[in-house]
Order: sequence, then structure tokens, then C-alpha cells
Amino acid sequence: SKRLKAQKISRHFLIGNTAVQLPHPSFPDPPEGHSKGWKVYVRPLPNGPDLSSWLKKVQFKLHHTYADASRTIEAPGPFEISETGYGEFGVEIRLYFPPESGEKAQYREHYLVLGYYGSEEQQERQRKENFIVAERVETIEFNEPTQDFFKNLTNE
Ligand code: SLL
Repeated sequence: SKRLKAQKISRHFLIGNTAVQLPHPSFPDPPEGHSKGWKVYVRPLPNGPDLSSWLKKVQFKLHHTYADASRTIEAPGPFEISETGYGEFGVEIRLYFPPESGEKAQYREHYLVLGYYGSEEQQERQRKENFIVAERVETIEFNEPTQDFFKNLTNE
């Protein structure tokens, strides 16, 4: 459909990972040598609206040491991958938008954080809770959105 010349619409969301030290009940029977369990994700902000009004699918590309390194999650998600492993690496993330948007896929990267980080206090808490969160707020901008896409975005 027609593009709205004077419009620009942006959306905020989270990209990040959580991680735990194995053994852990959420990751039963990990492969030999895997010391961490983790999730990498694209998520709404806390209490924010669902992403599926503008996000059609997400492709996560993992390190080549993983079987099926390319993992795709379709809307409505949850747009996340749960895995175990032994090392950190950059996850390539491709965001795909609905066909009526006429938007090309967008690329992001998230470098997995599997070790304790931050201040002494923060690291102490991560160790005690056996839980790490490393996430950031991302913004996406749709310039001159199509009429149809704009309608979906503003009806969410
Ligand atoms: C490192 N540069 O050596 C990194 C590479 C590789 C991560 C990390 C397990 C894969 C699998 C895995 O954790 N690969 O066994 O399926 O720190």
C-alpha cells in the first residue's frame, strides 16, 4: 500500500540473554562439557505491548559449533532460543517484518554474556542467585511506513 510520507514510527524492545551455571533444573541432561545454560531473546519491554503487531519472525544465528545454528521463530513468539554450551560468541539476529510493511529485514548482534559482570556487589548477587541477565533496550524506526503497516502499528 501507499507510503505515508510525513510519518515516522519507532518501537522499543529488548535484546539480550540470561544465563545460569550448570547443573540447573531448567537444563536437564546437558551434553558433556557444557557448563552454562542460556537464553537469547527479543522481547517486549517490561509491561510493554506484544511485538507481533510489527515483528513477523526472528532468525537467530548461533556459533557454527551448534547443530542447526540457524534458528527461526515466527510470530507471536516468544522470540527466544534456549541452549546450553561452554563459550561466549556473537549471536546474529535478523528481524523480519510483515509483508504489508514493505520493510527489509534488519540486523542486530548480541554478544552472549555467560560470566559474572559489573560491580563486586552485582557479581556477588549473580553468583548467589546463579542468574545473569545482560540485555539492552533497542529501537527500531520505520520511516514513511505503508498505510497498512501504520494501521497495524497504531492499533496495537
Ligand atoms: C569460545 N569463541 O571458545 C568461543 C566459542 C563456542 C560455543 C564458543 C557449544 C556448541 C555445542 C558451544 O558452547 N559453542 O557443543 O553444540 O569461548
